[in-house]
Amino acid sequence: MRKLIIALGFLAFVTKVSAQDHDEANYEESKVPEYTLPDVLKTSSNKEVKDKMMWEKVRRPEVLKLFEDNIYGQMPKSYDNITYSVTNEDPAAMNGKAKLKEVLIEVFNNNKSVKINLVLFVPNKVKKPVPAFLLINNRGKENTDPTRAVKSDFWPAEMVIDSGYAIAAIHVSDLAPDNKVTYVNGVLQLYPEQLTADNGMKAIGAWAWGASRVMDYFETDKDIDAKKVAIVGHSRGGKASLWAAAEDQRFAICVSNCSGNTGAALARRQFGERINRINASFPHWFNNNYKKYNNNENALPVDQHMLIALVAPRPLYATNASKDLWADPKGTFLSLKNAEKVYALYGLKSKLPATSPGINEPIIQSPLAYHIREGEHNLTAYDWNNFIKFANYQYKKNK
Ligand code: GTR
Repeated sequence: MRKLIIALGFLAFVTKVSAQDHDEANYEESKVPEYTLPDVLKTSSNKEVKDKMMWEKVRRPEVLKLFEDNIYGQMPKSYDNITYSVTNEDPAAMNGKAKLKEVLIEVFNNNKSVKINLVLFVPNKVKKPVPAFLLINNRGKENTDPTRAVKSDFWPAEMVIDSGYAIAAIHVSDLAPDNKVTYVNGVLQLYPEQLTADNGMKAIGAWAWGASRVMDYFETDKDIDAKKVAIVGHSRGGKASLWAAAEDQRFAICVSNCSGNTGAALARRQFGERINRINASFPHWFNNNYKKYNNNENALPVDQHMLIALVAPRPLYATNASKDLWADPKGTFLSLKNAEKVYALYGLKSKLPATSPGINEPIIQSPLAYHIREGEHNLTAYDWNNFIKFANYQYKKNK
């Protein structure tokens, strides 16, 4: 009994602390400070970027490096070896409509290895190779159940298969456990030098790195059109999907669902979650240098619109939920708007309106797509349904 009371007391304390954090955050537009965003099209030597060549040769590498050094950490690209083994296969999964492949991707470096368990369903009735969606799963593994005994709208595999796409998932814990102590037990063992560098990779970087290893595998799988892979993530996973697409230009489409602070939302608005909060709660997500920006957003040499810009010219879909003010819906929309000029260098015209569309009024037929869904912080069938429409639109157009 006494233990129960202590446990309940502790739970009340934890709930109170996190409720307090959320309560203390600013949710009033009138209290958003005035701010000036860094100019994505001005180089560090103050030259204006006028065309895509200059963007690609000069400014894009600069911006990528600023994000590596100040926020997400370095992205190691080489490793000693990689192997792929199919550990389970079912040609007639989902009542015959899909082939299931469970693939163990093992990556070796520094005499250590990391094992990535990929779950993949490929539609049977569609001509191969097929385009695919890959989810970086930050929730329970039951959400991506290969047996389909458990079905979850977080990863609605049947719906995606019925739409003619392959659907895949990896779990973040294979790469870096989502814990401030144990996050080192994964990819970071392959790159120990990252642990001591102030701009070293941490958990979000490790998750993005893992998505790229799946891409390495897809390039060898004849069922998959590796030129048409959409990387998808929700919330902390959506921060990782953005970072994966920024670092690895093989991802054809980026989907960042409710990614909020240090995801798709602008930091300088200081609305909802802020950098000091995210660094205090999740010190293992971003590099050491990022801690310098606690309560000091304006000192950042970047803001998140520049992360969106790193995905250009590839199509990008960001979302919010109406009850999720913690993730700053307006700041997310503004981030997309401020990246439009980089897409314009490629002659791509964003169809986003000047101000955010209404709830459940998705803007899909645009290189920069957006919706704010009615409801809570989550990844739902509504969201996925729009991502499928977005992919349909993009791929047909680009044929
Ligand atoms: C919250 C965190 C957010 C977001 C979210 C999630 O606690 O403050 O940045 O990542 O978790 O991943 O659901």
